[in-house]
Order: sequence, then C-alpha cells, then structure tokens
Amino acid sequence: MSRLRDKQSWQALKDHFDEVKQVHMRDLFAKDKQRFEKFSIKRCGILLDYSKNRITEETLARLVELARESDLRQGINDLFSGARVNTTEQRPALHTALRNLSGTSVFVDGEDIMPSIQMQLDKMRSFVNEIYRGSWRGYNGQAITDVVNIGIGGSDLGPVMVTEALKPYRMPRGVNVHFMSNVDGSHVVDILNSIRPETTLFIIASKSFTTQESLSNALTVRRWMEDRVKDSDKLNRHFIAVTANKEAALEFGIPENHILEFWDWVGGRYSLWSAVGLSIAIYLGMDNFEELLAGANEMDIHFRNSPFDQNMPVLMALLGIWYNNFFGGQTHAILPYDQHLHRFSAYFQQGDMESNGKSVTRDGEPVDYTTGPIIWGETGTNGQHAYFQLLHQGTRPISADFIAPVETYYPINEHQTILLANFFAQTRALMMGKTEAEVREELEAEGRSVEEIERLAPHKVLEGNRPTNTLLIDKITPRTLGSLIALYEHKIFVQGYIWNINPFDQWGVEFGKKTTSEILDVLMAKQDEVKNCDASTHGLMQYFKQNQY
Ligand code: G6Q
Repeated sequence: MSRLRDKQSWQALKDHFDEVKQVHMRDLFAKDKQRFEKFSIKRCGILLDYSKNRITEETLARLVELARESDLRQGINDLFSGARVNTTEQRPALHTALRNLSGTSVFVDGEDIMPSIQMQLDKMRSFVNEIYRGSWRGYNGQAITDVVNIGIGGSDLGPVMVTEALKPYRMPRGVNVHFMSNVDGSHVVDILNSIRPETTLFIIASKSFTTQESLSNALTVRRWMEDRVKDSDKLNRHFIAVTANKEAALEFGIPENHILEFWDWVGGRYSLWSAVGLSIAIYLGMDNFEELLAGANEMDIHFRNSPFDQNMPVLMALLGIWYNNFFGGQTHAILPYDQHLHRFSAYFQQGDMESNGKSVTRDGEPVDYTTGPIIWGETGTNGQHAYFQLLHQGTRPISADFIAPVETYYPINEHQTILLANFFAQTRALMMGKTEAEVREELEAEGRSVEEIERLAPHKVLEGNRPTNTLLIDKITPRTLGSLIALYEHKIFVQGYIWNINPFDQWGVEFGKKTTSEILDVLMAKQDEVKNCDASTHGLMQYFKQNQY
C-alpha cells in the first residue's frame, strides 16, 4: 500500500466515510442552524460558503489531520521559499515571488531574484507608457491601436481569461487586444483581417521560444509584415518577445531592447504574473496589472499563514480530496455566474488538469489512488438550460464551485438580482433535491390523476445531496480576481502535495509536442517515415498527403 493510503488519517477518513456516506445534507442543515456560520469563511473580498458539502465537523477535523500528517506546512514553506518543488525538472516554482510585495528577498541558487523581477516590471511599465503616450509608433508613424499576443497554453490562456474578466477596467481609449494561439490558419487569418498592420504591435510570448504553433504563427505574421515594411528598424517596432530563452528570440530577429524575460522557475500555466501578462498590462494599464498582483499576494499571505481549518485554499483542496478519493468523484465543475468570467473554467482546466493529471508519485512509484479530477464548466445561467440536468439527476457524483460577484458593473434593471436568484436556487436545489413524498404532494395539488402520479413520480424525484461550494465575490476587480486565481492555484498545489505528485511538470504535453514534430518531418518530406509507425497513423498520413490538394 502507498504511503498515502497507509496514513492513519487516511484510514480514519475511510472509516468515517462509511459512517457518513448515506447522510443527507438536508438532515445536516435541519439539525444545525449554525451550519452556514460554521462552514463559511471570508478573505480577500471572497466569501466561501462550503456548508453545502457532505461533511460534518468531524469530517473537517479528519481532513485537516490528513493535511497535517502529509506535512503540508513544510510543503507550503518549500513552495514559497524557492525549494526545488518541481522535482523532475529540479526547479523551484516561484510564481508567488512575482507578486511578492513585501520586499523580502527570495533566493534561487544563492541569488536574490527580487531585483530582476522588479526590473522586468519596470520594463513592462515603460512599454505600456510609451504605447499610451503615443511615443511607440508603427512603421509609418502612427500610434499603436492593437496588440496581438502570439502564444499558446500557459502563454495564452491567462492573458485571455484576465482581459475578458476585467473588460470594464480597460484603459480609457485603450488599445484592442487579440490572442493568436491556434496554428490553424483560420485563427491567423481571422486576426490579420481584423487589424491594421501599421498600428499593430505583436507580442511573441513563449517561455521556450521553441513551441511550434507559436513560432509558425510568429513567422507567418512576420512575413505578412515584411511584405509591407522593407526597413528592418521600422519592422522591429512591431515586435516584442516575452521569453525565458533570450537567445532564441534574438535569433528570430527580435532586438534585445524589445525582449522581456522571465525565468525557468515560472511554470507556463503560472506565468500570467510575469511579463507574459504584458498584454494584460497594456489592455488594463500597469496600475491595474499591479493590483492583480497585489490581490494574488493577499491570498498568498492568507494561504501561507492561516491554520488549515481557516485556510481557504486548503479547505477547498481537502473537500476536493474528500469527493475524489472517498466518494469516487471523477469530475469537478467550475461554474462562474459572470459573463466576463467565461474563460475562467477553461483557464483552470489547464491549471488543474495539467498540474495534477499525474499517475506516479514524486519518487516515481505508481499511485494507487486517483489524482486530478476532470475540470469543466461554462457560465451560468446558460448551463442551467443545458448540462445541469445531469448535475441534478445523473448517476455520476459531481462536485461544483459556483462563483458570482455580489456587485455588478452594469446594474441595469433587475438583472443582477435575477442572476443571483438563479445562482442561489441551483445550489439549494442540488443540495435539497425533491423527495417522492414532495413530488406526490405537488402532483396532487396540480390535480393529477392517481395513474398520472404513479407514472410521473419516479421521474420527478431528485435525490439532492449534490455538493457545491459557493464563492461570492464582493465585486470582480483586478485585486479580487488576483486573489481568486491565487486561491485556485494554491488549491491545486495542496491537492498535488497530499497526493504526493509533482504538479509542476507536464511530460504528457511535452510528449505531444515531440510526437508532432516527428510527424511533421514526414508530412514535410524531411523524413521518409515515423520510427516504428503504427498502421493507423501511417494510413491517415498517406490519406492526407494524397488528398490535400
Ligand atoms: C504550461 C504548459 C504549456 C505551455 C505551452 C506554451 O504550463 O507547459 O501550456 O505553456 O506549451 O509553451 P511556451 O510558452 O514555451 O511556448
């Protein structure tokens, strides 16, 4: 048995699970009027109500004991202090240092990294200022109106999500931002058709500066620009690179003073806090970008210093483990009731699934328990008219986070009240369900015949007892969004730590990149055949080659 399943607290949770698995939340709420007060916490402008979970005070105590027995405190200290928590790549994961506003030093290989972080922030600020003061001009002297971020995965999803979420904070008369990620030519063409070359600045964001999609897109864009601009100095005004591989960016032709750097100790999916966030800073202004950092820092401080039973990321992580490992839950939904947060679930689909989609422990032993769940979700209320049916009456256990702001930017008519009514109604309905007696009573009140009641009743019963967290945010601002993102980042870290896996590598993604490049060599006739090619892939490639024109 693995060390995790061997833990006393794990065994205690197993025993406890057998005792409480049949308990209905309806009864827990009926018995304890203080349940909301007991199981809710407010920090950083976010109220987390976790009372609609299948837990008692004893469950929580036992989960917290699991965190203690896993030595989570040491794990948190290691994370923040720059220990090499990314064990396979022998790197720290210091995204928290990017938003460390305390001024205290953080060391990597004996060197204080805070001055270099500040230097990149200063450089970002000066780029943003130049754009807004109109001193950064395109090849024919016009000011910049559009910025295109060319990047994928971690070099794309964060800036897309944040710029969408904070649209109301866009700089007055601000530039437009576009995100070119897919190597599909349609994505490239759609964006190039919507901009004017003379007033557009392209940011090539790639940590490795070797990612094929981003480099292919960057090359196509550069050729498109070269067709219009012959003078290389003028052409250079249209390109910035953000990378941890400065040499490759120089080789691509980006001038040194147009390169923003970050470091191998920033994971791609944790990089929006670095210069990868340049498109965010340009769209919202540097002050708002720093507010985002400040909000994340506030959550970092809470996470680092709070006892586990009053620690928002730890609580959310432990609840996730409760469903994942004891109830056999396989999926977790993230459901924002805020249209501007429409990329939030997609962002944490990467954040969570790329981090905790692992099957061996940090020591390379196969795990004998399940790790990261499938993360998915869309905005409410739309989802209610679609997949929510399965949440209410499907056979699979699903847990969900419901996220909404109290205050909206657009207080038109009763929209926010109606939105929040839906929001509260769903978590209540999922928790309460509807018993057969209630269904029969309702049908009788409608005047249905005995036969009809018999026929309909089983279909209208809702089991309920479906667990949800509710996150009510005072208002979505750069600061609270920063805290919210950091909350999820730390939740993921805690789960990975307790599962004893490395949440900071992504060998599956790397394997996908490498396999593509082997196949591309064959499709482009640089190689005759993929080594040991299987009949399916071979047949498909042949079919494509024979039919592509
Ligand atoms: C993130 C992943 C992955 C990565 C992209 C882009 O953690 O490793 O999504 O961000 O593959 O990589 P580059 O930034 O190196 O182009």
